Amino acid sequence: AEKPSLKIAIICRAGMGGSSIMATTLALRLAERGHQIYLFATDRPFNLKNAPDNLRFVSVNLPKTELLSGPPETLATSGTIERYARKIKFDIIHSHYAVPYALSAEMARQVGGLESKLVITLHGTDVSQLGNTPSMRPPIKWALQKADAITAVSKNLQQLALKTYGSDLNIDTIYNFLVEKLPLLTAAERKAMRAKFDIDEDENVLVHASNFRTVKRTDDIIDAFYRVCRTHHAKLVLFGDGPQRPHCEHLAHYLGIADKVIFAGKVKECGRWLGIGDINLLLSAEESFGLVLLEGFSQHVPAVATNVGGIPEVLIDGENGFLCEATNPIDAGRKIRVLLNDRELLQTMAEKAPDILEDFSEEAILNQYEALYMRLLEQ
Ligand code: GMT
Repeated sequence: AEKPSLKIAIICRAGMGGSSIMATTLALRLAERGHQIYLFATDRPFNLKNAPDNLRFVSVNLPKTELLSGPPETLATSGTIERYARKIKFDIIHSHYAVPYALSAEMARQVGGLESKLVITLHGTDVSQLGNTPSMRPPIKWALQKADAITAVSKNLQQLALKTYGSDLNIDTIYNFLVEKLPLLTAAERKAMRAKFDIDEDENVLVHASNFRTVKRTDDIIDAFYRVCRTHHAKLVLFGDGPQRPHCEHLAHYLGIADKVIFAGKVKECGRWLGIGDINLLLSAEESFGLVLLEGFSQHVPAVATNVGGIPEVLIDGENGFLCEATNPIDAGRKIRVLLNDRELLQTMAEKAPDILEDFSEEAILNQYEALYMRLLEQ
């Protein structure tokens, strides 16, 4: 029998980050599968391009206030969903990132007396940091208890959420996926980009991409690289931008390696440009999944990444890279050097890197979300 078309509200964070990339891609692909999608966020997500007619972006307007210390995003989101739900009668409301969107969605359901099923996807710091503060935990836990389904993006985050919010919750793991496999960087593109960054033919290139938040420990990346470039002819290329960038630029100067560290800033199709690297670095203090690792693997770039959160579910130590100790740039530097000293091993890892992507395919993960929605609606 033909699958019914569902009316689905998806709520996500605006701004750079894996959770909005996942939510927006989910919205686009579900629309391609014939569902009617409404995507709610305070700003249009950067990757929401070529949206079909059955995908409508709804901008949540944040009221200006001189009285509160910030705009009441929880309420504004909740009220906007509720207003649309009166007309659209959503089958499913799916919140990505629990703080505060789990609350916004549940409030919309209660205020409007909605019959929509609520799905909440936990992404990372909504469990490990923000959601785990004494003031936030009880209301978030309340919304999670009300939800019809909760998913986490890795087994590690699922376990952490059970510990944080209560083992009585039912939480499934639905992994993140690699957003459409971008074509491999061609030899000519690689050459041109390396020339642009003044990288010699025989120079080793370490790459990193992030939003430069404190949790990414971008200063550890500079520190680890400092240890590597004392013995190896190498450059470090950092893609992205964010709060820690000025500190990192300062650190590179202070360590006398500013000429070897390239701050490439925000670039289009950043995942593809990781392909100029020999090793992808992700030294976060915590990371529920680490989408950027998948992007690197798809470009045949193995990684050195910290042994935290969901990273070991994506990076298999010794196969597609090496795990290292968190907040320990000495250990990271050591692992990088092992790889650079053993070109054969590095080459084998590079060849094998895309193998893991089979477990994180867009098609398979979308099927899992769609099956979850159907299951809830049959109940
Ligand atoms: O939780 C965050 O810090 C932000 C969040 C985001 O919106 O990008 O990142 C988390 O979700 C991503 C998508 O599921 C994961 O790939 C990231 O590993 C995760 N970040 C952390 O756990 C620090």
